[in-house]
Amino acid sequence: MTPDFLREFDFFTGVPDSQLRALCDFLMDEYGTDPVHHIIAANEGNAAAIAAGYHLATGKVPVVYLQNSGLGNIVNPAASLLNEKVYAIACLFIVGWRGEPGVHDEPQHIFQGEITLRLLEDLDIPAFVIGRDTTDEQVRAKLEEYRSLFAEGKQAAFVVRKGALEYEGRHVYANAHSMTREQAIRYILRASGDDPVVSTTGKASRELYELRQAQGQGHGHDFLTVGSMGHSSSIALGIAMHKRDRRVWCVDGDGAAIMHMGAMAVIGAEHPENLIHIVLNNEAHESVGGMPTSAGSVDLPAVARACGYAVAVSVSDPGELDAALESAKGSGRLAFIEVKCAIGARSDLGRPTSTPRENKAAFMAELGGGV
Ligand SMILES: Cc1ncc(C[n+]2csc(CCOP(=O)(O)OP(=O)(O)O)c2C)c(N)n1
Repeated sequence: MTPDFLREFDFFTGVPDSQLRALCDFLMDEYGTDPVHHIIAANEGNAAAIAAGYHLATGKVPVVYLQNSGLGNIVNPAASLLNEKVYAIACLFIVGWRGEPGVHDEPQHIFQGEITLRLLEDLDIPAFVIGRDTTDEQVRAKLEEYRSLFAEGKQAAFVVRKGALEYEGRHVYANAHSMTREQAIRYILRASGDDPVVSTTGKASRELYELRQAQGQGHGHDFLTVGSMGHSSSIALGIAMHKRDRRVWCVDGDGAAIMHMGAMAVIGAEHPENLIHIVLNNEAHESVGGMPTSAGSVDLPAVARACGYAVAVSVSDPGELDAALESAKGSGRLAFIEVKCAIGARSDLGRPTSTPRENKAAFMAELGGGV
């Protein structure tokens, strides 16, 4: 089925998901990023709060879209802002169901997939699952039911199975930069040598994994933050503070950095001199389709400087990147490098073939991190 049943709503906010690609493309074609109708949020909790603001201003029901991995981020606003025991703010959630039991998926989605319906139930959000066989009539009937819940200030959800939503248009995302993310990671690996690297959620970690594989280097230097989007710089901070004799690299994404940007304030305040924080900024959530992030209009190095990073630069070609990497290494101070990247990835990009637990063991052994 198509996202047409959502045409009766006129405000959407959320974080993109590859499984909701049809909805994301529909919204981009319909509204682009006109903030009156559509705001791509920093994280899913942020989306729930923006939705609440829309409701307060208009009395109407907002739609929040998210991958189920973002459910954790909505727990707080759902329980302490939207819920009928607090402000009773109506909201429709559209949740992409990764890791549905019985459907093959990556390790980071398995447990989240198992608890998805349970979590919604715990949050008192009734959920209707949309699958490939679900008809428009069924969804419209459910929406009719939901309308009476909305009138009482309750929330409700559609949980979308893999391949259940379709949309004819295919939005094409591009920016003006030419260096690929993979090319940038290749340079970073050359500079980082034997240092530990913490990489962000999505294709950056997959590219890093494959580059190590191709270079026959093993994976012991890398901690791949396969889930937990937005937290790789905090993981790197925790390591840097407790391994003062090691230089730690964080390879972050712009969507991820913005998702939990408060981490930069904490890193800046602690200013570990052995941490280099790199944001590969393609101004997009490329790993899940390419919807824009807010990074196109944010001066990330200025944010880093304001937070207390000693060095903060922006580069957009390989020569500048190489120079920035060498200078950060030599500075012996907390450094931030923004790398402007193109949107895109190899079509034959694979996924890690070892498990997260194997990766953790290899990483800790290399780091000398104990049992
Ligand atoms: C909390 C949470 N929300 C959403 C996702 C789905 N997701 C995976 S990667 C990604 C995009 C990451 O964007 P960015 O950090 O800019 O990196 P890029 O993909 O552009 O390299 C998203 C939204 C997720 N994994 N976790």
